[in-house]
Amino acid sequence: MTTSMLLFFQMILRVILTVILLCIATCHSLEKGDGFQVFRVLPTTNQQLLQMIRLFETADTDRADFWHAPSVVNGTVDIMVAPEHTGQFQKYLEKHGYTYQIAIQDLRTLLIEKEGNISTHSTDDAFFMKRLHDDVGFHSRLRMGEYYSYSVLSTWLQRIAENMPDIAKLIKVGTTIEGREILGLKFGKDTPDKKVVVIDAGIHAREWAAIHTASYFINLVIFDQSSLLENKINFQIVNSREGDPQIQNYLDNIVLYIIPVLNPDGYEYTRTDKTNPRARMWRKSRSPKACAFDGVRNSCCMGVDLNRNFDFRFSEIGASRYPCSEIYHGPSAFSEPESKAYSQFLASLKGRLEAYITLHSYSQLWIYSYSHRKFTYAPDIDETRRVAAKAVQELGRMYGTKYRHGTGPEIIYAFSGGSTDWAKETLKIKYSYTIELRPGYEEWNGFVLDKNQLIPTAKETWAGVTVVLDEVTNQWKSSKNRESELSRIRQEKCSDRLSGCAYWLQSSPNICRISQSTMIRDCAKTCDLCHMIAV
Ligand code: 0X9
Ligand code: ZN
Repeated sequence: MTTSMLLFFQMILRVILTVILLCIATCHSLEKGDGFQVFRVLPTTNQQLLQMIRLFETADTDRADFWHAPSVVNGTVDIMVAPEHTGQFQKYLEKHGYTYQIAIQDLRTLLIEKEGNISTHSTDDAFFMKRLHDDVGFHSRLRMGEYYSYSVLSTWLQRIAENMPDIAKLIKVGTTIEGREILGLKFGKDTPDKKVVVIDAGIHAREWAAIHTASYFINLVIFDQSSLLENKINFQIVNSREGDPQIQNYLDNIVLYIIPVLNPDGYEYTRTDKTNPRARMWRKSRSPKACAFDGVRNSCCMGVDLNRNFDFRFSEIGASRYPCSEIYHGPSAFSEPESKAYSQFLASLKGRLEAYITLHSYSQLWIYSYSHRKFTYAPDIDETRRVAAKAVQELGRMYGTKYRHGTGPEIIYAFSGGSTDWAKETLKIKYSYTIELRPGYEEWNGFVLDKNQLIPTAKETWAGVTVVLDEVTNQWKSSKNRESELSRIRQEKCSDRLSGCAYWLQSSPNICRISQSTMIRDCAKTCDLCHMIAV
């Protein structure tokens, strides 16, 4: 072999090696989730809006993930685009004359910046478990302002129920597709006549602030304000909630359920690689792959948007039949074990369920039914709206956070198949609300809340929620008062009109039952029918 041939081969080898190294580096950084961008697009014509809506309903989440659904001309739409597609997407926008900007240059960097210093307790679960059961007894208060794995949250709920049986009971709503138990707590002594309030969070996996807020509510219900201020770890103090009359009032008068993570499979998936947008920004459940032909190719993807899988106008609007879409509604209503189990749980409370609140993020909205069409309401809309307005006002009083309230299509966008609409229509719940927490709609990084905003978000939301709890509590109390007043009046009015009552009853022991209406009129006292007298 000549020297020049040798040099030539060496050069070729070097080129091949460089290409391989470059490819490894790129693949590795793609795998880590580098280069994800968030585009803010402004559809300025009706045609552009329709095109965006079509894209929203058909887009493959892996390529373009809509953080907001397009709904009106001149309303911004935020779309997270995967690194392999940013160039192509930009060309598409330019070709169709869209006004746009790149709102986040590299989402992974932002995730590291915003959430990198928030403890997410992935490696120290063991430490945490120990802390839950430390030397001085059960320490059930969860430190807030941090995120926890589902296994820590589940253990926490279990320990609360075991150690504080007078206050809380563990409930199992159902089992997820990956076999996790959907757990929650039931607060307050249950009696069949008490009204029920249900609060949930985490139906959408990436909405961590909602899960944090529901966990904060649990902490609040278990501990009174003074013990929250205490730094002491003392069994008596930590596990008592004496002294908070407001919460005591709720527990005495209503039954409150809190289910902090409705979609634990999805939530755990978002935690698998917390700075990789591909994982952290996952929204759906983790149901097995389903496929559909989208006109160009057959695409197969995992997961169902559980908030499109409820049996309320299933698949009609703002939902997709493509499994790779962010808003894939699933093969049929309640096809998913999570939504099916949850609907059965809610249905089991029918007649007693006065309020149902589901926590989402983000946009700072207090939403009520119905979501599928503008100006479409349940008959009790005035009351629903009155309480929502009051809640938003109360929430804002704490830190000045501005919330809007209204039905979905009037203030954000239309969709069907959601939990609150199903609950409102099927279970006739008086107060059925979706709350979209901080930050506001216009924020660029809505799912990635600053650490210092987590506790204030939860606190102000609680202030809003107490308006609903107060309504339910007060209405129940006044109906109780009315009832006891009526029974007092009935007792007072109760007498026998005729003198032979005792004799008739003795000679015919069933007479009170057989001739009930006559006996109410003539022998109410003797027959013990005072409670049946109309007042
Ligand atoms: O789209 C949803 O399922 C919810 N929004 S989220 O950004 N958290 O995904 C609820 C939307 C609220 N209701 C209506 N838009 N009608
Ligand atoms: Zn959501």
